[in-house]
Order: sequence, then structure tokens, then C-alpha cells
Amino acid sequence: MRILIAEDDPVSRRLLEVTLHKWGYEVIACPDGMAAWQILQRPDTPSLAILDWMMPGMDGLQVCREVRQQAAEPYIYVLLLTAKSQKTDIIAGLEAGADDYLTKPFDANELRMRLRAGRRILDLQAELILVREALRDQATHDSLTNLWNRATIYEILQRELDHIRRTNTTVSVILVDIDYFKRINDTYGHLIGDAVLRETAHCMQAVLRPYDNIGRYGGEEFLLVLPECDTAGAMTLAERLRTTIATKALTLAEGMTPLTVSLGVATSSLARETESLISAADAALYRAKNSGRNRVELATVADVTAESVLKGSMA
Ligand code: GH3
Ligand code: MG
Ligand code: MG
Ligand code: MG
Repeated sequence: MRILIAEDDPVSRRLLEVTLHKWGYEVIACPDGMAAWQILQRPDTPSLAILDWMMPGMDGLQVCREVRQQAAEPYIYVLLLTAKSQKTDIIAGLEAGADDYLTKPFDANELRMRLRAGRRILDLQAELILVREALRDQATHDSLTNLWNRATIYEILQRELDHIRRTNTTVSVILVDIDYFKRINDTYGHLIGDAVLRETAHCMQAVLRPYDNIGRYGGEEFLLVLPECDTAGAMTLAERLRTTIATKALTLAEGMTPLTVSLGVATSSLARETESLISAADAALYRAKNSGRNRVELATVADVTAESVLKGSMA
């Protein structure tokens, strides 16, 4: 573990450095607060710092305040080293954001134990961050395919549509639905069905550009959100997805007939509201299904009009 030491007195600094080395720490030592603050702002900053209070230029307290004002992560554990031992001084140090303090001349064993306490806190914090990241991942991803889940892909589309209102570009969506998927479940069982869903998801992901988004929209339905992609681009991509899946012999079960998908494409030039755009793509997908499946259909103005008429009649 790396520790930063800021101490203006060369003898004390050397002593600290040697002691910490002996305990197995990797040490970065600097002679004043300014140098310490420079290092603490780096992305690869040590997460534990021992700061002397009184130093020329920027003192330990000022460094402490700056550290607490910058981004909260990675957390930097600060131990203030001070010749001041008045209660009011200690309170001032803690108020500035120090986690702990030690009065000089310090007792080596005490320092050792206090550093250990600091490490425990840093370890706990790292663990919390991992858990939080895992939770965030769970909340935004579909657990079977690891694609974005329905809520997240919907949000992504909303964000993209907001964006194009400002930038005057085009975003396209593709709704993809596996053909006769129920048969796979019925013939080979639900587990193979799950494996087919995962395979299909990965197969599509491999065809996409890095900035395209794909989410699991329903059971065997996927929604793709394609930023800065016009009708022609979206149709080409949809066709590539269709052929890629149709020609990929899924070997998940003996005698399995090639899997196919039907796709509905819609672009923001047709509809600029999230719901309308998705339902336009859905109408196109419905046509693709009715025209025999394993094909791509493009949404038209009629799909959007039909949608608003339907909405009107329900209102
Ligand atoms: P179509 O060509 O008209 O789309 O026919 P289909 O059989 O694909 O469509 P249908 O909507 O009739 O059936 C979809 C099936 O998908 C029914 C459901 O049991 C299955 N399904 C939904 N989610 C999952 C899942 O997570 N795992 C598995 N194995 N099956 C699922
Ligand atoms: Mg000093
Ligand atoms: Mg289906
Ligand atoms: Mg379906």
C-alpha cells in the first residue's frame, strides 16, 4: 500500500520514510503542502496521507480542506501529524477533514496501529464501492443476456431523442423479435430457450457499432437504439442482423432448424416521441411477422398516424 508523507523537516521526514518502509509501505515523500496537494489530485494518488500541520506555503490543514473539497472518490484517508496538542487544535484539524491525528513526537507503535485503522476504513470503503457498482449493474442490465434491461434502453432512447432535438441529427430504432421462439422452448426445453436468447443477444452485439445500444425489451424481443443513424443506415444494419442470425447455425441442440428474426425499423424523422417511435417500429415488426417472418420492414407515416388514431379513439 502506498502512503504519502508531507513533512517539511528533513530529519522527521526521513525517519517517517524509513519507518514506513520497514512496515512494508511504499512511500512518496514531499517537503511541503503544495507538493502534497499536487500529488493528491492525480488519479493514481495514494489513498492514505500523513500530513504535517505546520509547513511553509500550504499547511497540512489547508491540504486537508482541499482534499475534502475535491471529488469524494477515491477516498483519501488523512492522518494529521502535529506538534500542537491542545484540544482546540485537534478539533480544528478534524474540522478541516482529517480522519485522525497524532501528536509529535509520535510513538512508532501508535502510528502503526493508527495506520492499520486507516487501512481498515479504506478497505471497507473499497468494498462498498464494489457492492454499489454491482448493484448498479444489476439494476440496469438484464440478468440472462447481460444487455441493458427494458427500463434502461427506454431511458437511453429518451436521452437520444432529447439530444437530437438540440442537435438536429437522426436516431433510429430497431425492434427485433425471434421467430417461432415458443417452438424452441416447446421442443428443446426452457434452458435451451434461454441459451438461444443469450446466443442471439451476443450475435447481435457483435454486429453493432460501439456506440449503438441494445437492450432486452421483452421475452424474446430486443430494442436497438442507434444514435446518428438515418433510415438507410438502420435498414442496412437491420438486414445485416437478420442475415447474420439466419446464417449462423445455432448448434445448441441436435437437429435445430436455423433461427430467424423479424425486424421493425423506425427513425426519428418519423416520430420524435419515445412511445411513438417504438410503436412505429412495433407496427413495422408486426408487418414483418405477417409477411412471413425472417424479414425487415420499415415504419411509414401511416404507422405513426395509425398509432395516433388508435390513441385518439381510446382517449
Ligand atoms: P412469433 O414468430 O410470432 O414471434 O412467435 P413466437 O413463438 O416467437 O412468439 P410468442 O410471443 O408466441 O412466444 C414467445 C415465447 O417466448 C413465449 C415465452 O414462453 C418465451 N419466453 C419469454 N421469455 C423467455 C425467457 O426468458 N426464456 C425462455 N426460455 N423463453 C422465454
Ligand atoms: Mg512542519
Ligand atoms: Mg417471437
Ligand atoms: Mg415477441
